[in-house]
Amino acid sequence: MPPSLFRHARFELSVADPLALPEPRGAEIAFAGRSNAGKSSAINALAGQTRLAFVSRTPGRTQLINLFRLGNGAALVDLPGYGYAEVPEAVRRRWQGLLEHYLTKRQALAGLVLIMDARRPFTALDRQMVEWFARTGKPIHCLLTKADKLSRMEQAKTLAAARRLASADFAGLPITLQLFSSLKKTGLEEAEAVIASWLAQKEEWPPAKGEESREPKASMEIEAPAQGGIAGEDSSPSVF
Ligand SMILES: Nc1nc2c(ncn2[C@@H]2O[C@H](COP(=O)(O)OP(=O)(O)O)[C@@H](O)[C@H]2O)c(=O)[nH]1
Ligand SMILES: [Mg+2]
Repeated sequence: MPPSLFRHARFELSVADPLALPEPRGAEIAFAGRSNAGKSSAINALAGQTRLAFVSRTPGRTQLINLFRLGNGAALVDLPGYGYAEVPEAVRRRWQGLLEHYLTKRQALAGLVLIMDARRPFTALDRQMVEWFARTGKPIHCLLTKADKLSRMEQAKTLAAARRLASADFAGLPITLQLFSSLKKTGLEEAEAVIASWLAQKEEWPPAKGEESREPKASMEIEAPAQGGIAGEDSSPSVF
C-alpha cells in the first residue's frame, strides 16, 4: 500500500525558473539528484502513482521545476536533474545559481531529498549539493535508489559505505540515508516517515502574521565550480 502522506499528491504547476515559483502555500520538500538517478520514478513510487512525475526516456530534456501538492497542504518540489554534460557552460551556471538561490533562501523549505543511484552514490555533484544545502541547517535524506540492481550483500555494503562516507565527510550535518527501489517499491515507508517528521517539525507555514522573519536566513556565496568539475564529470545527462 502506498504511504498515506503522498497518496493524494497531485500535480500543481511547472515553472522554468525557481524565481517564478509562487509564494509558498505550505511547507515544501525539495527533490534533487543527477539526471537519470531515478528521481521521477521515486516521486511516482512514493505517490503510488505511475505517471505523476514524468519518467524520462530522454534524460535532460525537462528543465522544469514541477510542484506536486500533498493532501496535507505541503508540496513536493521536483528540481531539474544535474550532471548533464551537454548543457552549455553559461546555461549550466545560470541554473546552478537559480537552484542554489531556491535551496538556500526558500524559508518554506523543510528539507531536501537527494536521489542517488545506489551503484554510485555521492558523485562530486551530489557532494556539492549536500554542501550547499547543509549551510541552511535543514535536513537532507538520501535515497540510494535502484537498490534492486544490487544483491542483498551488495546492498548492505553500499549502505554501510555510504553511511561511513557521510559521517566522515559530512560530520555533524543533518544527513540521513537509506536504500530504496522504485521498481520493487522498497523503502517507501522509511522515506515517508522521514519526510513526515520534517513536516511535523517545521513551524507552521505560512507563519502567522508578524512572524515572517523568525526563521534565520541562510547566507552563502556562489562558488565557481572547479575546472571541468561539473558538466564533464561523466556522460550521464541532465540540465546543469
Ligand atoms: N531497476 C530500476 N530502475 C529504475 C529505478 N528507478 C528508476 N529507474 C530507471 O532509471 C531511468 C531513469 O529514471 P527517472 O525516474 O526518469 O530518473 P530522473 O531523471 O532522475 O527523473 C528510467 O529508465 C527508470 O525506469 C529503480 O528503482 N529500479
Ligand atoms: Mg525526471
